[in-house]
Amino acid sequence: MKLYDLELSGNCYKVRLFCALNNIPLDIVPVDYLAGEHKGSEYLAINPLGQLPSLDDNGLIIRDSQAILVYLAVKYDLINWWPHGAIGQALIMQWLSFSANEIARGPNDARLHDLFEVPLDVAEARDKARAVLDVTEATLQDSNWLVGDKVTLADIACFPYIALAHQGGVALDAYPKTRAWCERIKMLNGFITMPGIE
Ligand SMILES: N[C@@H](CCC(=O)N[C@@H](CS)C(=O)NCC(=O)O)C(=O)O
Repeated sequence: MKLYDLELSGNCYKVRLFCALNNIPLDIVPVDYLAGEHKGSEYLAINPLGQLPSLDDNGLIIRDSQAILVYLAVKYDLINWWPHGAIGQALIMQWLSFSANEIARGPNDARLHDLFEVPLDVAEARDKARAVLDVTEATLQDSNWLVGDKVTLADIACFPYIALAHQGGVALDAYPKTRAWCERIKMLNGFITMPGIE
């Protein structure tokens, strides 16, 4: 399986992390983002959105990190991460959408501004990042994980840009439960890191 990848991308990292935690082998294909390779015709033929990551499983192309996580969990029957039942899947799906929407427009955007000089309203992105952290902090008050009592795809999808929030000027100091959750993820067997995550 090939992963079209960017080392500094939290979206790519969540796929690398999930595969590392589950011993799923990946052929990493680095895409030169700064040179605009992701907007070139060769990559657009793989992913017409020109976004990373994309997974190529023997010619089957899956785009979007959340979709890739679900695909891999189902392919390898990793029911602890993505259970069979409607309720469990719906509860996790809420967080996958949260990752693709609120987290993307909050801590992810603030980091894009600070690290990659993407022109956007960084004050608004930081406000949204704090709103994201309010939600995780409340959820983690009496729970170690975002859904149920075990780590699931919900945690892997949300972890990268929360752990990287400091790179967008948003500190986790006021969010002790969220910080403890980050530490819990870092303790998982097989955990790998990326630049910006200590
Ligand atoms: N929803 C997608 C978002 C992917 C995404 O925005 N990737 C960034 C890199 S982290 C990208 O390729 N941006 C280029 C663009 O949107 O043009 C996912 O979760 O994979």
